[in-house]
Amino acid sequence: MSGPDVVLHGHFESGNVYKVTLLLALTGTAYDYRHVDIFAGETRDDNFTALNTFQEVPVLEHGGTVVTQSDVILRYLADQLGRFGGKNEDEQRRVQEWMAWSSNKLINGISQARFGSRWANYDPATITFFQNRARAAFDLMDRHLADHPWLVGDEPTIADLSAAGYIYLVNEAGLDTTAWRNMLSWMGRLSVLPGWHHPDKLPQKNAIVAPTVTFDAPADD
Ligand SMILES: N[C@@H](CCC(=O)N[C@@H](CS)C(=O)NCC(=O)O)C(=O)O
Repeated sequence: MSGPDVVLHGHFESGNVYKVTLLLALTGTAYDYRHVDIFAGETRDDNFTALNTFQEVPVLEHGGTVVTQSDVILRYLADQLGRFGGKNEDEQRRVQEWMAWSSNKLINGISQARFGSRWANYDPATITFFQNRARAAFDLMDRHLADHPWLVGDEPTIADLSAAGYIYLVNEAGLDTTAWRNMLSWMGRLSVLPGWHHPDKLPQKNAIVAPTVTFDAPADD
């Protein structure tokens, strides 16, 4: 018996891995999940380094193709699946803009404040710097979401999934999103999409994950 042809290497504490599991779940895509113990240094060992020169999770394998960097993985999967990538070239460009921005400001802010408080014992001024970086990103997103249901277009895209990577983990970064009402509504819209799961549902060990959600195939042109 052969398993799924998608393999995802990840760790359950990683919001960057969560982005990818979310897209796989929302598209009902089965995958073989391989747990990488990042805290035991497994991303630095020779085998993993041969797979991913950046020594990070997530890594996606699909057939003979290896894809690294969460937002590149999201783009690869969206293109392969024909879903969540943006409806036309203009939307696809906007999606890439949002992903580049959120990686730098939103995700960097939340994930560093979280990492620095939960694991790395950053000094308080450094944590405050990253929390404020995240809050400034919340301001920007909230302004945009005041008159847009999703970051790009009228349907959720990988731009939303990418930005959502750490958004449900803000409390672990000493942040609170309640003041950003439009962003909260957007988080609510995301969390009722069929197949959505919270990041605390990531597998904690090797597993075959077989989401049951199915969507209609995109209409033929
Ligand atoms: N830019 C990368 C960031 C990936 C990343 O920071 N991965 C962390 C977990 S969230 C990791 O693997 N750290 C292990 C290490 O640095 O050894 C992406 O978007 O995929």
